[in-house]
Amino acid sequence: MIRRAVQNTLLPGLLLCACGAGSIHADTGLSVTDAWIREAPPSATVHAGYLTVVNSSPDAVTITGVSSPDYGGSEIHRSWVKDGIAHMQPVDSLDVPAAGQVSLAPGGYHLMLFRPVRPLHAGNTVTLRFATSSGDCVSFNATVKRSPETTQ
Ligand SMILES: [Cu+2]
Repeated sequence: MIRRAVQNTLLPGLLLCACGAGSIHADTGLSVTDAWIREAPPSATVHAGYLTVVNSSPDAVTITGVSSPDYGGSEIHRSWVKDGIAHMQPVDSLDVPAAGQVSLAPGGYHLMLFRPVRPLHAGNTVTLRFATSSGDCVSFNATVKRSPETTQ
């Protein structure tokens, strides 16, 4: 009898992460620093999040999705300006180079967090989770902050 191994066949765009809150696989090599979410008016249904992902492993790691119990939905977005007009779109994955890092910062990659399930104000903490293409999860906290910028 032949059984075919079908492990780790994550579908592209599958954003759910199966691990429980707080479970971190140390072997992903990923850590998240300076994670923050821009404080928005109470009526806002979309928030933006920023952070830096550091990969301390000798292998590139692909992030395939983000999730949070504090939001009804969440995506990784890329934004850019062309001909003076700002654009953004979801991305299916984000590659973090071996022994390198990727910054999600205003004007570039960011987290788009939809439908907050509770009021979020500056100083609050939100739990987020990255899923990787190897089936691991990286949990981290982000702090809600007022925007340091004067625009947007
Ligand atoms: Cu966006």
